[in-house]
Order: sequence, then structure tokens, then C-alpha cells
Amino acid sequence: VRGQAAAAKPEDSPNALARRWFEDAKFGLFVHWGVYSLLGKGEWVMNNDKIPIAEYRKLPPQFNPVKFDADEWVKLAKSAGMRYITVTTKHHDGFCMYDSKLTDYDVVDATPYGKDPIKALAAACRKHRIKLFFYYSLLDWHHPDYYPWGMTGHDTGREKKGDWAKYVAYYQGQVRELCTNYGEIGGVWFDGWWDLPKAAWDLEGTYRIIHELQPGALVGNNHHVAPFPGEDFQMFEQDLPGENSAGFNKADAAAALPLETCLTMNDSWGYNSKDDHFKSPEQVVHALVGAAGRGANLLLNVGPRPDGAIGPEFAERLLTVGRWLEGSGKTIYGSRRGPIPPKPWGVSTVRGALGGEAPEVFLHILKPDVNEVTLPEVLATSVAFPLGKSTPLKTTAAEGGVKLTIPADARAPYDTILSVTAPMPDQR
Ligand code: H57
Repeated sequence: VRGQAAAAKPEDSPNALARRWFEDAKFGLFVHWGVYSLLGKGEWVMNNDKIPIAEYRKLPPQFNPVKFDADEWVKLAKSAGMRYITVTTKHHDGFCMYDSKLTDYDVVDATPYGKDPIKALAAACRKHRIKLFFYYSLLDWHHPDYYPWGMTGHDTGREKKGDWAKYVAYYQGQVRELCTNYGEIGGVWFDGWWDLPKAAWDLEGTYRIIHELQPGALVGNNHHVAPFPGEDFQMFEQDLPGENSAGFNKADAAAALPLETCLTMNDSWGYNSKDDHFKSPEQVVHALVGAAGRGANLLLNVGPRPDGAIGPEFAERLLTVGRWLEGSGKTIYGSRRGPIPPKPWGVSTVRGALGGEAPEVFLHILKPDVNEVTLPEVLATSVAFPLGKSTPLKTTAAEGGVKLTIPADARAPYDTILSVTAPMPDQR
């Protein structure tokens, strides 16, 4: 009888649905934008250049992003094939890029701009049907009660005292604001936990606030350790899951949680006027495909200029990746990591494995000089095609399985994708 239905099954809960949406989404835009952008030296400039609070406070009066256009940001993300945006609401410098009632140190109260860009972004995201996540830094180099001192921000001229309970109430109040004032959000992305790993953050309480106020919102925390209860996805900074070139990504991927890798397009998060070390579209595609082949999303960062514009060096590359996704996105969106674990030649993704259809496995050949791949024996019964072509690939028995030969005319730019229609065993 309708209306008397038992409580929603866990797999139908808003949280479970959101997790599945997240795993399907695969590609998001990360945005680091704050008053630090004015200096063009990245978002850590306050710490790195030992800028005292009194000095840093001269930045907000100069912040007037007349070129900020939320619609433009969202349209760019959509054109790039991205399904969500994660934006900095407060970074380590403590300056709030949204209208907070709990401090005057925010974009509405302390800048000549006087408007709430997060409000505009939330509206644009709703209009263009793309989800919005809030980056929020637990670490705060400005708040007088951020005490005991963490590992960073020692040269900001702050007195070494404070009331920690007040800080926790402050930050949890801000989390409440972010979950209340901007409509439905995709989730909250925490950072800076590692500054005070032993602090009484009351993360459980924080996560409860989010899940109660926003049942469909996902919680992630960039703490670089194994996931805590209440977290919905696990993130890896500047590395694909299972890799640790950064040195701090030591946690294993938790099998039960959706995964996300965040990467910069150059070598900076916040705007850096001297950093022109941009990844090529091919490198970005390889990161996206590499993430998908490991079951992870790619959250790709841009650092808008202080005037609010996202520079052409970012935009051009994003549009190129978006064009690639128009043709190849069906092997990425809605996929899960495939049955072949990452190989020197590339990765595999799979679609349809969850819905009872015959799964379609995609082999992503990322190395231009690889002309054959050997797959497990069971493939002898299956047929592989280059994506979008109807001539099957030649297969020959080989040591350890079946060899697929990739003809030159099957090669595609960035990623030669082979579609394998027969089910394959889980090789992980
Ligand atoms: O927002 C971006 C990125 C997403 N996370 C922020 C960056 O500003 C921090 C960069 N992460 C590097 C990192 C990893 C572990 C701790 C720092 C000095 C002492 C402790 C920490 C640094 Fe380490």
C-alpha cells in the first residue's frame, strides 16, 4: 500500500543515490579563488611569504572581481564535459568567499565587491543542472581561536592563545551556513585536517550537520589517512589512487567508497602569474582515463584571476578535453574500473556491469607505440572492436592469453579505445 511502504532501502537513500551519481559523474571542476589570487603567488602565499594578518587584511579592500561571471564558469565546466564544480568557500587564509554571518572577514563585508559569488555560482549551477560542492578549510591562519597552533601559519603575527571550543563552534556554524543558504549542494570537501591531526575537530558532529541538513550531500576530507565514519568518498591529492608521487597519499583506496583524484592544470591551485607549466590536453585526458580505470573521478583545478576571469590557458585546454569527451565519454561516464587492472599500456573501464546488461569493457590504450595487448584466455570467445568501428580486431593465441593486434587505422588521438563485448572475469 502506498504511503505505508517500509523505510527506503539503504541503496535507495539520498546518500546512496548521490554516491552512485558521483561515481557516474567522473569529471569535475575544482576552483581555487580567494583574496590570495590578487598576489598571483598561489593560495599558500600568506604562509610562504610570512605575511602578518595585519598586512594580509589589506587584500580584501582591493578585491573587486568585476569580470566574475558565474554563468561563464559553469558554461566552461559544462563544455569541458564536467558534471560538478568544487569551489573554495574558505581556504587556509581564513577569508570567506561567501556571506558568513559569523565573521566580517568575508567577501560581502570586507571587499568593495560586496556581493556573494557563491550565491551567484549556486544559482548558475542550478540553472545549468550541474552540482556544486563546497571546499572548506578546517585549518584557519586568521581566526583568533584557531589554537593550539598547527604545523603551518606560524608567522602571521597571531598571539599564541585561543579558545579551541570557540573555533570548533565557529567552523561548524559556517558548515551549517553553507548547508542552509545555497539550496541543495553536491557535498562538502574538507581540507587542512592534517595541520592539527590530533585536534578535537568533532568531525562526527560536523558530518552529522551536513547529512541532516543535506541528505543528498557527500562528505569528503582531504586528510590523507584512511576514511573516517561519515565520509562518502575518498580523495587523493595530485595522485591517482594507489600512486603516491606526492609523498602524502599513503592511505589505501577504501574498497567501499567512491574515489576522487584532484589535480592542478599547471603546478598551482590558486592563481599563480608565473606558473605556465600547463598540462597538455593529452595529459589531462590521460589523467581522466587513468582515474576512471582506477574507479576514481578526476577533479581538475583552475585558478581564476583576481578579476574573476578563468584565463584562456585553462579554458582552451578544457574545451579540447570536452571535445574529446563528446566522442569518447561513453567509455568514461557511468563507468567503473574495468576487469583488467592498470597496465603499462593503459587501463580498462566497464559499463553496464551493474544493471544486468552484458557488460561492455573498454581497453584504453594510452601509449602510442603499443600495437598489441595480451588479455586473459577467456577473451578467446569474445570480440574486440576499435571504438565506433565494425571490423573486429585480429586475435591470436599467445603466451598467457589472447593477443589483440591494433591496426594503424584504429589508432585515435590521446587514447585508442577498444570495445570488448564479452563478459570478462574480475582480474583485480
Ligand atoms: O587546496 C590545495 C589542495 C587541494 N590542498 C591544499 C592546497 O592548498 C594543501 C596542499 N596539500 C599539501 C599537503 C599535504 C599534506 C600537508 C600539506 C606543512 C606541514 C604539514 C603540511 C604542510 Fe603537509
